[in-house]
Amino acid sequence: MISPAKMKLRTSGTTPYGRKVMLVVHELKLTDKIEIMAPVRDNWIQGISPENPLGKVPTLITADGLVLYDSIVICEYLNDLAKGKLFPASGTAKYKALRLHALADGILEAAIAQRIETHMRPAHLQWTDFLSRQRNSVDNSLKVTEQLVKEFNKEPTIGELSIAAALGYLDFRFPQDNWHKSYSQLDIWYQEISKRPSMKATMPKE
Ligand SMILES: N[C@@H](CCC(=O)N[C@@H](CS)C(=O)NCC(=O)O)C(=O)O
Repeated sequence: MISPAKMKLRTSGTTPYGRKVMLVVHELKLTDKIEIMAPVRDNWIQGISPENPLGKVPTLITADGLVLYDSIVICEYLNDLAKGKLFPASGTAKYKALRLHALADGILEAAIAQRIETHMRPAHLQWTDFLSRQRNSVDNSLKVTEQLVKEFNKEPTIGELSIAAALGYLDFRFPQDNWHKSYSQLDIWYQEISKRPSMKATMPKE
């Protein structure tokens, strides 16, 4: 018997956006329907995902050959495919989940901008105000997330999974900042969600 074509996901072990997608893959029990492809690192200027005009990971190629990006679109596609419950259908629940998703992605955008500024840009070109602006975004967003924890869903939606991926990235790339110390409610929640098999199976790695 010919087995059905698998989806292909171009991602890496370090991208937090890719981890968010992989959290969704695990939560929806889609692991055996997806083949993972490594980033292509031929040329810095062209990026690392040739199928994606933005050159970024994650990129999904569906079983029908449709190329999907970015992570938000991929997560929603996978949820629809699996008839999952990670995206509440309507009302306040829907917008709270989408807002949390946006907050998590915003934390990542600001954290990654800091990393590019400090690890890739030549020291004499670094812009300290830009760095402070990004730090401010992360700090303010973590403060808000600490307030929101009390209304987090027990069964995670895309919102909670995205926050988990963002916090995991901060641990991975900014361990010295130790957000756990400043945000105790978030820390308690994170210890709990980290017990899920999806979180254990997707720990960031170089
Ligand atoms: N908004 C995008 C962000 C993706 C993104 O920034 N990916 C980074 C890795 S974390 C990337 O591929 N960078 C390589 C590059 O830009 O060359 C998403 O949600 O998928």
